[in-house]
Amino acid sequence: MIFTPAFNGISLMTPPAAAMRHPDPLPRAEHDRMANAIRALAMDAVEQAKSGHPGLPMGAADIATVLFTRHLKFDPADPKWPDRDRFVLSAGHGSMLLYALLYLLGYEAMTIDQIKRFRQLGSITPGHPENFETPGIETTTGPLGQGLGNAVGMAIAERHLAAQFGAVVDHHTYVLASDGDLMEGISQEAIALAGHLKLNKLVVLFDDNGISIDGPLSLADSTDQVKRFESAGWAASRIDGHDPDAINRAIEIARASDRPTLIACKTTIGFGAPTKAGKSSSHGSPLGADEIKGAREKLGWTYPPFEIPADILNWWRSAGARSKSAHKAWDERFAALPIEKRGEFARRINGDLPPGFSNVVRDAKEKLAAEPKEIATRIASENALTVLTAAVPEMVGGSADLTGSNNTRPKGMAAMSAADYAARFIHYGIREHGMAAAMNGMALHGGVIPYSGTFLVFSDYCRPSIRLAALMGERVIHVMTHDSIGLGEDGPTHQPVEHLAALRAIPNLHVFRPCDAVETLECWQLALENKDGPSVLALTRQNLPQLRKEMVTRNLCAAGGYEIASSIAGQARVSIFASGSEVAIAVEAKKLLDAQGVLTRVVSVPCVERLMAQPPAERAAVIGAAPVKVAVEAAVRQGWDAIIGADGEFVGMTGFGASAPYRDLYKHFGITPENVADAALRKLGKN
Ligand SMILES: Cc1ncc(C[n+]2csc(CCOP(=O)(O)OP(=O)(O)O)c2C)c(N)n1
Ligand SMILES: [Mg+2]
Repeated sequence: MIFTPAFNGISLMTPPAAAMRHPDPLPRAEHDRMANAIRALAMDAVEQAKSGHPGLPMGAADIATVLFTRHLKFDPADPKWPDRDRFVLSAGHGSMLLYALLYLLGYEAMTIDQIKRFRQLGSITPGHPENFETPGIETTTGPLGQGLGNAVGMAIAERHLAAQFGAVVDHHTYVLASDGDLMEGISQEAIALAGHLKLNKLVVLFDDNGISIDGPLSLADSTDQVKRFESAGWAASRIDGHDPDAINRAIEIARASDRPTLIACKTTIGFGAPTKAGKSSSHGSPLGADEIKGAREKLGWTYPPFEIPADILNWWRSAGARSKSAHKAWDERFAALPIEKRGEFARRINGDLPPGFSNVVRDAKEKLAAEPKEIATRIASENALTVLTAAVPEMVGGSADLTGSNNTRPKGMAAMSAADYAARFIHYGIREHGMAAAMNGMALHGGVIPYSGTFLVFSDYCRPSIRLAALMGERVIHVMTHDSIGLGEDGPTHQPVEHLAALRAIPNLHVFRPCDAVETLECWQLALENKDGPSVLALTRQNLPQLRKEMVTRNLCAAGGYEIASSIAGQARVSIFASGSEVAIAVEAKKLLDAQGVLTRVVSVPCVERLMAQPPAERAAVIGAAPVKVAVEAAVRQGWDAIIGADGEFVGMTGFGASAPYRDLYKHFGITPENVADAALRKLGKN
């Protein structure tokens, strides 16, 4: 195989010929003018849009200028260069900081016209940074704390791939985080994990401006962030965030650290604004014409809106070309790899599954058909993972301290630690939110397919990150076991009832609830093959019979729903729809109805979203024309009306569960074959 180093279709370009070289370190006056270019673009764009956040870009401009002109390794001509440093603006409200940087540094797509169209429909300068809209943006941020969580995942992926591929993976992850990022609970999970794993190439620049929306931070917080990070195993220091030399020195020290580093940069929000600097009034609204005029005077910025003088733009463009030689050296290192390793690296970075993947699935399915098993779907998932993780080396598993319950660690998979980054299982600790955000970061980094585990009821603890994975279209796979009252004795605190509906409400998320070992394998295949979105696999604690005993090579779950038991003459009067553990109940109900001469079919619905996404005719064929439709799922009804209609019968939960052995609970809540059959008969007027 001949492999050219073009990732995601972006090939290498030559640096702009006119780029001027600039000295390192920059003379203070040059630094100030470069930083002021960011400030001017931010205040002018926010003013023009009549909305946005000028405070952060103006306050953090010095930090960004030092980082991007002296440290960050990146190439505007190849935004997806795999070995680039990652920069995450966790405080996404400061998006104009990023857009200004991308324009000044020479990212082709980021024109001055895009800056002028900040926050307008169809621009690549949306209100908060969206990685799927704008080349050069690593992750979608805005919900505070998420970016920091993503960055931890990126740093994990970097160490992991470096351990596997050597010198072609060697980069830093930098984060700019605000007070709000560090106040959100997710930040504690993220920094504790990063400290524990000694992710020394992770550097957090804290925009320590002491201001949030309501006013001074003292209204709501008294944390010593330096001590907090230190206690989590980080190196931490406090500096003047407007002193380029101090910023530079601190980053230099951070880059040589054996631990992750926090640099608390004392800054003034809205730096340069005559009356609003240092105040929350500069946080999130246009400064206004008078204030902008005053800021121009204070900063010595004499140019009209959106105009960057040629010398300053050239300094910036030359900073944008800084890493050309590093990129070239990387190309050479990459070309020197053995051809198989090169191909394997490119395959993983491009997110393609190994050739022969579908054969692996087929062989596993054949074994299941030959030896049917009555096992819980969480066990079926572990069995599937034994085969899949062997075939797909980029899968990195984990669990939030429920490894033995989630069954996400196949035998022989070593646990990752600071001493062994090549290992493929992560003990995330009891940190579901941090785990889900880190998984997003790993997927965004590329080269890794993260999957992990917790209980379905705790999907609530991961939800903000799952939502962002869906928005970004990232392949992360959440194994969520103990998926209903079927978990039994742990009781209603642990029994999800509304979670399936709540997860199904997230666009672009696939919620799989397989009914047996074969469907579990098929759902795993679909989750892995879906490059453009996250998946949840909702799995049982309790054993289930294997309903699919015949070998069918085709993935029947791909359509989201299919007839798993047909009516004898094909003229069913009743269709029963079910997912997961309730499919077996539906099949038993069908036997009861058939025995009474009521022809019944059963449709297994392992993925409602995939069924709803079928072309109308195909969806209608699966749903069928039987006059009576009944759905059964040990969860709330919400969402099922799309399949059974508002007048359909539903057998499931209407409130919270209870603590008891699971068979007693199914009886107690009436989720039984008899009740399903009765519901159908009632509807037919026979009962
Ligand atoms: C999870 C979450 N909650 C609330 C918000 C709304 N919000 C945006 S910025 C912000 C706080 C601003 O303070 P800080 O993070 O210090 O940013 P600065 O004003 O210093 O730029 C809030 C509450 C959000 N974006 N995300
Ligand atoms: Mg702040």
